[in-house]
This record gives sequence, C-alpha cells and structure tokens, in this order.
Amino acid sequence: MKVFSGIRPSGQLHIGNYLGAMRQWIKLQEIHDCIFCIVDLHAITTPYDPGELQKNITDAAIIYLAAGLDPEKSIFFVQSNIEEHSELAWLLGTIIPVGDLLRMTQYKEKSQELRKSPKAGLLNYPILMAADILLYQAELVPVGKDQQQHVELAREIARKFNRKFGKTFEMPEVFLPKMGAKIMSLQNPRKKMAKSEGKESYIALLDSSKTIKEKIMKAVTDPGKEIKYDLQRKPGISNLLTIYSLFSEKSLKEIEKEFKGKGYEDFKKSLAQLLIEKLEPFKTKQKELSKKEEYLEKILDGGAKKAKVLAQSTMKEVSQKMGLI
Ligand code: ATP
Ligand code: LTN
Repeated sequence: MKVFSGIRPSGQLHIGNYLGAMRQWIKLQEIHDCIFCIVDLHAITTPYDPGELQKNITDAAIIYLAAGLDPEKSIFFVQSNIEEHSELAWLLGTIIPVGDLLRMTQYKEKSQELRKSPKAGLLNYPILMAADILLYQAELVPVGKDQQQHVELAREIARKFNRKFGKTFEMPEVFLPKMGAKIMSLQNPRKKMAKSEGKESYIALLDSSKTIKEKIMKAVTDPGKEIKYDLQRKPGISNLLTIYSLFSEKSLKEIEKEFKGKGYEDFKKSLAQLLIEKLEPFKTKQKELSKKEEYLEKILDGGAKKAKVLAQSTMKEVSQKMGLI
C-alpha cells in the first residue's frame, strides 16, 4: 500500500508527535511504500521567523532519521522542493466549497488563538494537505487524532474530483494508532499536548534528563492517590499511564498492578526514569547526525528526485482531465 504523511518543521518535536505519528511511520516503512514529507509550506501558515525556517527543516529531518526513518526504505523530502504540491492545491481549491474549510476545527482554533485577522493560507491549509496526499495516490495516512478531520476532507475532495472528472485519485484512509492518537498536555490533561501550549506542557524528544524529571514531577494530576486508568475522573494520571504504557510496552493493567498501593510521586519518578532511558538514543543519534550536513542534504535531494517523478505523473493526468493540456 502507498503511505503518505507530513510533519511541520515548527520547532521542537515532542512525545505527542512521536507516539501519535513518528512511531507509526517507522513501523509502516517496513511493510508499505512510504513517502514522508517535511511540510514547510504548511509551517508558514502561522507566524514564523524566516531566518529560522531552514534550521527547523534540518532539525525535523534529523529527528526523523534519529527516530528510525530509513531513507533506503522510504522517500523523504521537503515539500517546497516539489512545486506540484502548490500547483495541485490551486486546482483542488476550485472544487471544494469555502464552507467545508470554515468548519475545520484546526482553522477555528488557530484563527481564534491568533486573534489578528486569519489569513487565507490558514483557511486553505487542508487543501494543500489534500494535495500532498492525492499527488502520490496515497491509500493510508498515519497521523494523530487532531489531523483526522483533514484526512477526511482529502477523501471528500478526491471523491468530488473523481465524480466530476473521472476516476483519478485513490481514496486515502486515515491510520490512527490504537493508543496514543491524542497525548494530552502535562499542564492541562483536557487539552492536546502541543508546542503552542508552552514548554511545561510537553516533553520534547531532546529535553535533558533534568528537564524531563522536572516536567513530569510538575505534571498536573487528579484528586485521590490511586494509580488507575479512568479518563473521566482521572484524566491526568490516565494520560501519564498511557505514556508509560507506550514507552514500556506494558499493558495498562500490568502497570496499575505494579503501582498498586504506591502514590503519585513514586509513579512519576518511575515514569521520568523510563522517559530518560527511552529518549537517550534520540539525543545520541541527533548529535551524530547534526555533524553530517552533506549526508542529510543528499538524502533530501535523493528523496525529492524520486517524489518528483511520481508528482509529475499525477499532475499530467490531472491537467489532462481538467482540460488544461
Ligand atoms: P502543535 O504541537 O503545535 O499542535 P502540530 O499538531 O501542528 O503541532 P505537527 O508537528 O504538525 O504538530 O504534527 C505532526 C504529527 O503529530 C501529526 O500527525 C499530528 O497529528 C501528531 N500529533 C501532534 N500532537 C499530538 C498529540 N498530542 N498526540 C498525538 N499525536 C499528535
Ligand atoms: N497538517 C499535518 C501535517 C501534514 C500532513 C500532510 C499529514 C501536512 N500534509 C499530509 C499527513 C498527510 C499536521 O500534522 N499538522
């Protein structure tokens, strides 16, 4: 099966990104044809520093390689290197009603956060995402829960296009992890763990051992003292238990048993230790890769060359069907 996913190069990646998306990518590349993209054109739809963008792209590439993305198995490249993404997005914009874009949760949330008048780029964000997916005829799209609505919109766009111009696109399907599709903020377990929620709310993959420990010990928990998974009454502990389970590969029941009779502090100390151990290899590999600029460039250039061939083939078909050539 064809798999496509993207990551925005917008600063530090956190364990939510890892558990919700990166981990699935690494697994899927073993069994499917995977295309992974650093989506810089999406990153510029919210305020950003142009002087930092290239560094953020390099940092994102390094983290993905450090996490196990294998450029021999997957195609890995930067979105703006393939102009067909923007070109297809323009064409798809002609078949999707504005109303469908206005009801997207991410648009509503982000435009509210920004307060200033939201830009058309933010509204059109899901069209570009649909173009990313459809350009490569992807059938499976591994993302976290927050992106599910956008993948569904991509399906809707594909359906509309196929109906109007004849079968052109594969219907993409969202691929969510069974557990970890929505890791919550350490400071507010009712909200998604996100970069925009502030440093205390997430564990970055490159956080130092000291920072990891401090953040976990300060994580908001719930009344009571039992280590028990209960999303309604104990959202804080339930989120920490999910993180513990995914990193330790133990079931929730096993962990509850292990910590029976112990308090939040003991549990948090163990979780901090577990994260320190599991995130150590990222830091080591990240340091190694940061010194290999040429190697990195070669991987992304090689990826772009392979992606270009696929993108051109779809664009040719789309242009013909739309009567543009
Ligand atoms: P932010 O953290 O600022 O909200 P984002 O959601 O835009 O950033 P990206 O880096 O674009 O983050 O996301 C990359 C992938 O990580 C997406 O597939 C997204 O669904 C997933 N993801 C992001 N946050 C979480 C989370 N808290 N839990 C699970 N998956 C997540
Ligand atoms: N919007 C996604 C990133 C993204 C993406 C894609 C994911 C852009 N294009 C195509 C899957 C498929 C996000 O994570 N914020």
